[in-house]
Amino acid sequence: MNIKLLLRALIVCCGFALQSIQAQDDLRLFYDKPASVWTEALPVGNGSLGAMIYGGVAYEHIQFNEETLWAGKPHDYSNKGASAYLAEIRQLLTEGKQLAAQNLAQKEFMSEPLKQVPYQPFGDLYIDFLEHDTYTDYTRVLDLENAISTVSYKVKEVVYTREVLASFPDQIIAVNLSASKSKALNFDIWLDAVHDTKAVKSSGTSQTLEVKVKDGVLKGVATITVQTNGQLQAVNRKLKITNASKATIYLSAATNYKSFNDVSGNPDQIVKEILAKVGTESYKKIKAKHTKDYQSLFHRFQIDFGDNGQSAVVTNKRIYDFWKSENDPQLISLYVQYARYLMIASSRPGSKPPTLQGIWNDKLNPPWFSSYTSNINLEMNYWPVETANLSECHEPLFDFIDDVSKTGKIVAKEHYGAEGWAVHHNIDIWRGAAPVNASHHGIWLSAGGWLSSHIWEHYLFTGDIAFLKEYYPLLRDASLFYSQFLYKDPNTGYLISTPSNSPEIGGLVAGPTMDHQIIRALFKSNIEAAEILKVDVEFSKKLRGMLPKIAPNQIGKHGQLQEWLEDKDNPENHHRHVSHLWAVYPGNGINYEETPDLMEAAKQSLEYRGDNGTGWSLAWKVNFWARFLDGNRAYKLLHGLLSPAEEPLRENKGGSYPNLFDAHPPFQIDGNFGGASGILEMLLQSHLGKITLLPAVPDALANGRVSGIVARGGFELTFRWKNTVLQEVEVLSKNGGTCILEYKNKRIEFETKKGKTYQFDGQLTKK
Ligand code: FUC
Repeated sequence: MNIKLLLRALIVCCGFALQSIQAQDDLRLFYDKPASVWTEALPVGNGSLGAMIYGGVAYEHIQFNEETLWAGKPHDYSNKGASAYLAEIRQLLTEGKQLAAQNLAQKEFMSEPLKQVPYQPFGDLYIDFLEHDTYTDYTRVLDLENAISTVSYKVKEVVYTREVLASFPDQIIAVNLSASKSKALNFDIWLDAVHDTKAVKSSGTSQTLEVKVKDGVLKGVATITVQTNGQLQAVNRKLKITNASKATIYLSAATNYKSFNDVSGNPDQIVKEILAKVGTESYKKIKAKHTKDYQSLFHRFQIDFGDNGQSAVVTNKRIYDFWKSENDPQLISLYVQYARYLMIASSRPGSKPPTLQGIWNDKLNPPWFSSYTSNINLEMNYWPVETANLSECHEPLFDFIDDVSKTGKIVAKEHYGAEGWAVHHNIDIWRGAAPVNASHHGIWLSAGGWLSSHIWEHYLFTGDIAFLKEYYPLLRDASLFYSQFLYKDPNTGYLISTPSNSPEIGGLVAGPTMDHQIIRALFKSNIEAAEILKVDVEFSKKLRGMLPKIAPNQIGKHGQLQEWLEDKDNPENHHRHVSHLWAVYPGNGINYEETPDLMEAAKQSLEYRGDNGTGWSLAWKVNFWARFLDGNRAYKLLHGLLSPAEEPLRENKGGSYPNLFDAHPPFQIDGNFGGASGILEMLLQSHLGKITLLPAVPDALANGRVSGIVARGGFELTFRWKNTVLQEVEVLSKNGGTCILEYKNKRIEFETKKGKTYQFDGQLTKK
């Protein structure tokens, strides 16, 4: 162990000032070879623009995306008049005629057209370094501390360095190249794309790529400009830079997409304006602005489990080593910080939310259209955002909900004859809200409620009343829909959700447990929000009246929490979705304090599902086991999630790629976010009106420190533990109010003042 690592180990084990926030130079992914495939390349992003950097030596490839380039066109996917068939579909389900119900629904109830459209790659920037075939001292790094990806190597005693960053303040991707010897930097650059319809034009110091998507109305414009101390000429289809020692390439890209129902944007003008602005500034200044902006978010939170030396091992090997040894505490903290990095890179105020692949996609036909799947994946992307102190990165989801509440209003009316808004399991850039693909899984009704829970959660974490006031109408209109949609089941007398599906198991059914959990949670939050805002007294009364009539959670014959209204769960079913445990996580309706029997039944259900799964399924199970207060079991699932996805000897294929992207497989970013959330749930939980410290800390993370972790109620905590035992804790109250802290069997309750910090020892005694 080197001196630095020894010091870090001492700091974690023996105590340190709780306040200190220092840069951590081990927060990096690094490699000794260029990437040979996309899942080895390294991502950068500024919320709207994303790029994957391969880091080749003779030949660099930077594949880039802009979040609004999708196939298709503004389009209302609703099926006009579908509601005429609702009663019959329900009746068939009530009579147990599932197949007939599915067939009728497939014919008369699905979206028009049946399929949505895919997110598209934008283009590729290539750099050809003349005569760089033989080289030494190669490193390729993604530095999470600064959000910069670096490549460096030596050719004939000259050191070449390449930095790539995606700047939010300047809305560009910058590629900075330098050589340690004057005039040693000689290269060609050009843009290209995988689209059939494309054009590339060079003019003076810049080059512009125009692309048009195959099936749709969107076109994209990307321009590169170059600042250099060498010579720059446009030669054939390339820009040629010679006799330089430094050069910076700026890339800007935009489309004509303005909103889900407006494509009148002018990408040429947007790109021109952005590049005109950066053209007047130095790379040094642009980099400084980028770092300041990024660190204003990234530095709010730190996490440290110690380091056993593995942080010095190249990341691809490290993932293999972890699979074998299960022991690499710094990899776990790196995973959390990587998720935070990816969040800052793919979800910034004004941007769109991350899709299934964030903003990183290189395929014209990406898996599942690289879209927004709302029966787990989209919401999972936002699970760590509040706790990991990135609250404003949640904003794109609220804009998204605003959009789907508009398209969903049409769907509520046309498909259900109801007011309010309804949305199903998949949503594209045109905010398609109608049921897609196939009736046996496309008709699933909980998305409106689940998405709305993010509005309520954001309020619980921030206490931001102005926000609640602004977004309450969306939450209320989601409730309004369910209040009209719920159906009195002739068989049980309960109010149930029908037709629907327990994602994506068991086909079209009446009354899946998940829907009822979500609707109950929505109604409760609606009632509370209305009380806070002093509005909708009558509506709240109505919801209160409906709550006890909604079908309850039930315990079945195998001791399981029933996934359906009927006791028909198959304990041998190891399906990746575990939807009926929604009330355990991310919901809170099932918990040890109020519903211990249901909690045991839910745990039994999770046991039956087993410990395998796709990336996101493993991540969800980490969160579940943390809520079941079993840190070691949670760690077991986490171990699966951080194991090499492509290792043939592993039985389970869910895991991580060499660039630490989550593998479903294929790549889906949800597991990165869900895994990070699970790690934080092991350390702190705040879903029951109090803050529980170290509820499920695993033995493998016995020593550690976290700072800037956020709890509901507007509390920001810093605490440290040793041999799994709490040592000290500090609470910053951002809004004032009562704070309840709990650790093992100790509980304290105290009043706080806004902006004040409170310190306690490991016994929760005030210092
Ligand atoms: C849901 C999941 C799949 C996949 C897809 C994008 O349909 O069941 O596993 O994650 O979304």
